[in-house]
Amino acid sequence: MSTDPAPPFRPHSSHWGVFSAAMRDGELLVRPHPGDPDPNGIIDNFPAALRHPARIAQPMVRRGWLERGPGPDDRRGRDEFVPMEWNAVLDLLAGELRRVGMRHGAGAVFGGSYGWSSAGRFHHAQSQIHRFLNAAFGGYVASVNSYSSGAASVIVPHVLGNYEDLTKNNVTWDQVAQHSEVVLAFGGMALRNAMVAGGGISEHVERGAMETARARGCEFILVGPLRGDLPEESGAEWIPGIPGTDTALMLALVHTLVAEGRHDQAFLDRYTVGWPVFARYLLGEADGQPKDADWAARITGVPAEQIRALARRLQGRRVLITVAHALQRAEHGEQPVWMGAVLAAVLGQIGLPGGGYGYALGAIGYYGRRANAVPGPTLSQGRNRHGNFIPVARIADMLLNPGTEYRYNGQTRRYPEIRLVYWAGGNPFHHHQDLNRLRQAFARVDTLVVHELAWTATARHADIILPATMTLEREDIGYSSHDPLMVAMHRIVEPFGEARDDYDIFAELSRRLRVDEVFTEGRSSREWLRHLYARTEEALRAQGAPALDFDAFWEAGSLRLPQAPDDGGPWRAFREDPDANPLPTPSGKIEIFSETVAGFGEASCPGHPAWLPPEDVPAPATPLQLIANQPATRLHSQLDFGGHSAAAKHRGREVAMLHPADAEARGIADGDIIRLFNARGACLAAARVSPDIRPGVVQLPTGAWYDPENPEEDRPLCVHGNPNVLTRDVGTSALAQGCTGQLTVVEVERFTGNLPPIRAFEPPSAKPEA
Ligand SMILES: Nc1nc2c(c(=O)[nH]1)N[C@H]1C(S)=C(S)[C@@H](COP(=O)(O)OP(=O)(O)OC[C@H]3O[C@@H](n4cnc5c(=O)[nH]c(N)nc54)[C@H](O)[C@@H]3O)O[C@H]1N2
Ligand SMILES: Nc1nc2c(c(=O)[nH]1)N[C@H]1C(S)=C(S)[C@@H](COP(=O)(O)OP(=O)(O)OC[C@H]3O[C@@H](n4cnc5c(=O)[nH]c(N)nc54)[C@H](O)[C@@H]3O)O[C@H]1N2
Ligand SMILES: [Mo]
Repeated sequence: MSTDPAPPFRPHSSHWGVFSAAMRDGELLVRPHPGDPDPNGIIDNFPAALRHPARIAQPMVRRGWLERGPGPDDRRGRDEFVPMEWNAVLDLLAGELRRVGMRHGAGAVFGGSYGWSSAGRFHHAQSQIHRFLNAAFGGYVASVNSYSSGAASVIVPHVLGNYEDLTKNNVTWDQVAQHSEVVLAFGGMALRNAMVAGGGISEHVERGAMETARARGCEFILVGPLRGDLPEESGAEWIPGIPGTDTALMLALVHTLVAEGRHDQAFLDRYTVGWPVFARYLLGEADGQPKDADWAARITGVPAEQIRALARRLQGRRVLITVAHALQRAEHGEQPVWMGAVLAAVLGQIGLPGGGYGYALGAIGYYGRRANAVPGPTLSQGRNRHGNFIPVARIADMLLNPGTEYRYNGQTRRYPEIRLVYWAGGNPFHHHQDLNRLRQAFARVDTLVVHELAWTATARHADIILPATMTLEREDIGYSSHDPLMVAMHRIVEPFGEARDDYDIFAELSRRLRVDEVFTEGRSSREWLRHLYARTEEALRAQGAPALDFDAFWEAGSLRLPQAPDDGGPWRAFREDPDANPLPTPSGKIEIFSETVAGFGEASCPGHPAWLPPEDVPAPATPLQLIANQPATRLHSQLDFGGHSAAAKHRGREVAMLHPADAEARGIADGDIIRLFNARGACLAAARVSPDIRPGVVQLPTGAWYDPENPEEDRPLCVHGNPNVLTRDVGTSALAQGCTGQLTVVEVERFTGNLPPIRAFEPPSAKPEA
């Protein structure tokens, strides 16, 4: 019998859930938060990932950069590395930062550094790097918006109001459970997606809420290519429309409602502007084509009678329209976001409990929740006095076309000339589209600096790679604005190899650049946690709520925060009194026609929602539509080398789903290795043949690490299954310039060659300097 006491499980948190962890005999044990009704299996990626060879053990510099100095180089990503001592590498990097800063200024430094990094609010890599660059250079070229909602976050303020309120302070899961009668979900609300929430999540409630709603008689209807996008518990009816055509379907639903006098004209009159202009388009008075069910049937693949019947089912019931983020991560992504709101308005449902427009409900765990009534800890990023930015998904355009003009949100802007790119907490070789183009873009810069905990493709492309700690290796505070549990994230284990916290790396650099007083304010990490915690403690005391001091909080492991009431947010207030509570749009109302958007004069985003036929449609060489959606077994690319992610792969490859008819036509059997390809690139995957996908569609989730077979080629085969070698690097429209990575077209064939090994998780070759 072991005499060891039970291992002390200590509290920690991650984007995929609150948990506790302990080390026993060199092994990591994790167990989910006991209060979580539906824990997320992604925490099981931690044990095998913790000391995996894919972790980065020490600082390294790319040999070509070391030998020839900064400058464009297409060997990035396939060059050898030279290990270096921390002090030497920090001196070297400080020197390069000084060179770029003095010679070219903040406008030559790209510090957008997009990415999810990890849940703790102090060691939040984005905040750390922005704070550092503001201290060091007085600013940097930033990025705006997100890969998540690039189109929605730009169109929504013009036509609906505050984007954060739309997603976070609107219809809740409690309201769905209690009030909704019909939930019409475009793109569904896959449980795997709501399992994740930035900053941490202590209770996964979506499955239970759908179960409760259904038991009460609520009907769930899923429009989308994958049956699995609503869970069994919802009992959903599945309408497998053609991807990218939802706007046409919504138009036809509205057309039927209007043609049959089933629309809520009183709501439109009181709460919206621009209906008459839109109605002329809808009824075909503007272009001779009524947007009726027969018209939409040809575009969407949904029979006209089914569309009409669906419209009739919506009248007079408490209807919630949801539109997944995914729909707007595609060409003309602004349209389904805007049109979803019009459909909800025509039904007169906006602002009612459990009714109206739940844009992106279910996409992330912090949507559909009550907000906390006290602020959480956030590290100030300082001030960016430079001010230049790009829409986040235009990074390759920027690097490849310095000085070129582009349109964004009604402005004509110009891409800056970037010399140095500094990344911490993100993986552009995960998140960006057309990776072969991204490789060319990264070949153009003088210097690419990356902090990473593992050898992602981004890390492999770096000139200077600095090993960062994993969340389990440091203390932090887990907090999300819409989860009541604030978590004292204890350190579970010592750092891997020579890995350091991002904060400590930036602190050392700031000392060398003599801006450490600004950057550190003289605080250690622990002192920062105390300092950031104080804001919440003070707010609690001011409200007369029970509060713990920092030491008591740390000892207790978590603190339950008071939450705001479930009051429907600004849309309920607007419904109750639109004069007293106008929406923050130019008219104060829902804009079905927007003077502002029309005034920008963009053909790719006119003044009212419209069906704009996409460019990227199936063709003889690429007859299948590819859905590149979120992976179930990991968050993006994070810990793809962990056990839970590995277990879901087949022969080491990511799994792609296709319909039996498409498989049979190509001689593909379940479990075969297949090659997906188009003009931009190719990758391997393992076939899963299933009737739960619309014929003509193939689905390959994101997140398998980019693994080029022959990196010296222009378009190497990714042997692992990263769909971003296939996706297109074009903006949603000239309005938002959002990411369009969700949808493209491909051909698929059975792969009959010798199966190349997966090397993505092997460290690159490294040799000490001679
Ligand atoms: N085709 C296609 N592409 C997509 C999407 C799609 O639907 N289709 N979805 C898009 C969406 S919605 C998003 S949000 C993006 C996500 O893109 P990213 O946020 O870039 O993806 P992650 O894999 O989360 O990258 C986070 C990286 O930070 C590292 N990291 C974690 N913690 C730390 C830390 O403390 N310090 C440092 N230095 N590093 C750390 C992780 O190892 C990981 O490599 O992808 C987008 N890309
Ligand atoms: N497990 C897990 N959860 C995650 C993430 C993760 O990486 N892993 N990432 C998180 C992040 S950062 C974000 S932004 C959200 C993203 O949330 P979403 O973008 O909504 O998630 P996706 O899984 O990409 O897409 C949802 C579904 O939309 C459907 N779809 C795609 N195109 C169309 C279309 O044209 N029409 C219709 N009707 N349906 C379509 C697809 O079948 C797909 O499964 O997910 C979050 N949740
Ligand atoms: Mo996202």
